[in-house]
Amino acid sequence: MKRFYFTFLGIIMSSQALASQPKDWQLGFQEAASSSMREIVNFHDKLLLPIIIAISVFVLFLMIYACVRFRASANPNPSKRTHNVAVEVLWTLIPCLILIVMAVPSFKILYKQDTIPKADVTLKATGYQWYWGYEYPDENIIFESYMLEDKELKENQPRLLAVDNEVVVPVNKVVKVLITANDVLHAWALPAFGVKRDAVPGRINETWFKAEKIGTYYGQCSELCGIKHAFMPITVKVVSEEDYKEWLTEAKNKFAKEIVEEDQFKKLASK
Ligand SMILES: [Cu+2]
Repeated sequence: MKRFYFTFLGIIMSSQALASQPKDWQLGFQEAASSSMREIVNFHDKLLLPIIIAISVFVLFLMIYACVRFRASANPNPSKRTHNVAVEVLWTLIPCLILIVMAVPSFKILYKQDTIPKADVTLKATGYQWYWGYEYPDENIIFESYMLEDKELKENQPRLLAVDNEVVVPVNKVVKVLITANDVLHAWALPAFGVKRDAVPGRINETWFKAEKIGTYYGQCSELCGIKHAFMPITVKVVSEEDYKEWLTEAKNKFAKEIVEEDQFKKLASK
């Protein structure tokens, strides 16, 4: 029993110690890497979970109590009572109050996520059957991001989550993400940042995140979009400001959307 307990504890601890991707036997959320995810985790751990546990224990207690107290052998003449106004008012009012208690902080978090601060980097993600296309509209960068096959995986790259061209963003900067789709509904989701938005053809949704830790973060398409829905993962690499600048210079050559002459570019920029 002791051994089981420690293994169990080990699993929980390890899922908390390692970040950015799902783990075997993981319980709970991935470790938060942004303030909005931290708020979501707190909301779940400190409010929802206690309420869920309290209700479950209370209902279990009531069931056991009713089974014992009103068992047939102890009650040869069963009660004929069908109504109790006080109890009925209570079991309507108390759940209403519980819902209000949950709704207030929940809406607070939702509205905070909905207000996008001034963006440092803008990224456009387009869902395709079955891969993601990315664009940095301000940087003249466009590329496609496909899942790596098993044989292409390098060391430490997780199966079904790693991609060939990763999204690169700077740490501690507000990244605004414009999300759309080209064919069917998809959804751009990154658990560690607390981000999940539908990608709808003909419409642009937006969301944002501010990654607080350097690292590689994995997400998946979260809207059933066809036969290869499970094979269009999302990889975001959070790097330092300098590394981001370096990547930008490289990417502007490698993934240039339009060939822009240097002086033409300057002319456009000065307009
Ligand atoms: Cu999809």
